[in-house]
Amino acid sequence: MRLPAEMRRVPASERGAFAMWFLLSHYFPENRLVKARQLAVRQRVAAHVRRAGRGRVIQVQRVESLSPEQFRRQYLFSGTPVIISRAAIDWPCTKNWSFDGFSKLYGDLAIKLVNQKGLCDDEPIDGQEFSEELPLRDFLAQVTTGGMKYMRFSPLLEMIPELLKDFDQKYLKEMPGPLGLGTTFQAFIGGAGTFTPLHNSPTPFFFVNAMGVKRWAFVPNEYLAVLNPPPEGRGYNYSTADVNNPDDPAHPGFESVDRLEAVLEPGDVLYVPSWMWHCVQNESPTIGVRCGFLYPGGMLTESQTLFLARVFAGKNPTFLQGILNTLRGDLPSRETGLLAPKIFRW
Ligand SMILES: O=C(O)CCC(=O)C(=O)O
Repeated sequence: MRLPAEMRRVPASERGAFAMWFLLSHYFPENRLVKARQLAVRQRVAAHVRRAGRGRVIQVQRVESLSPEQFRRQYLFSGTPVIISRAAIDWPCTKNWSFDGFSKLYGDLAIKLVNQKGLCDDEPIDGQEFSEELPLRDFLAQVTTGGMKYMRFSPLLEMIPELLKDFDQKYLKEMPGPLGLGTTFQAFIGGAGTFTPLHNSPTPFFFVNAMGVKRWAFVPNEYLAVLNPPPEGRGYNYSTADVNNPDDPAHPGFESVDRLEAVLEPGDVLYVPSWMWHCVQNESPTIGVRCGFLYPGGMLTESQTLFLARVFAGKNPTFLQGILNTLRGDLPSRETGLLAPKIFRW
């Protein structure tokens, strides 16, 4: 991402030093020297960002309309998030979807709640990709009565393909144009107060907010040393830094990083670039869909450190296995929606 002028910088030498120790930590996670050097860089970066005082919250740009050419030039190529205001206000997903409607039409469907480390706010159960399986009707009933179960990264649209026509597929295809390969759909449904912690992934996406209000926070990779993700080689990264507890001593300097914020209303479409760190709070009961696509350019340029870690130290799945999973269309692991969401077009 091209950092907005008002956001504080981290010296390139410190970013480079952190990248080196971070990459090495994937191979030598317990090595004392690696740990000590990585910590020393983190402390220098924390001292540096603290010099400018507490972090600022800068609003993501909101535009009324955006042509595909403008989108690519101003946001896709520079890896900058943007809200396209009410772009989906007339799409059937925004006009017609409701908890009642979903309950009546699809209430018997068994849905699974994703339970991946770093992506849910309760302690994941070891070795399980999802915490629970329950009928959609029961899940939605708890959403509307203040329950805190949250359906994240769900393959709901793969299970109910007729819902795909409630999106303007042409829009989703034309915005990235030939540079964006495929589209994946993952649904998020949760009540007020539900939360997805700080994470990122190699693929960019449009988030279509069909219902409710969502507050997003974004932290650029400029501050990777402060976020200090664990070197676990996953297909996504997570950080235990918490925007609601920025003074946590586990992430020195986090209270002093600048971040971006986007508050989504029904019908808004948000663009989130490759590797952009984000966490999300639902301010009211919400339904939203992550419409992801492959954009190799962004994967390479938005964080070379995370790209290299993914290619050379990825496990579970490895980089190659991840690509093969993506190319296959019949994976049972797609049940979780997270590891290999189905690609709907090329
Ligand atoms: O809406 C949410 O809670 C999280 C969305 C998200 O993190 C994603 O689509 O990657």
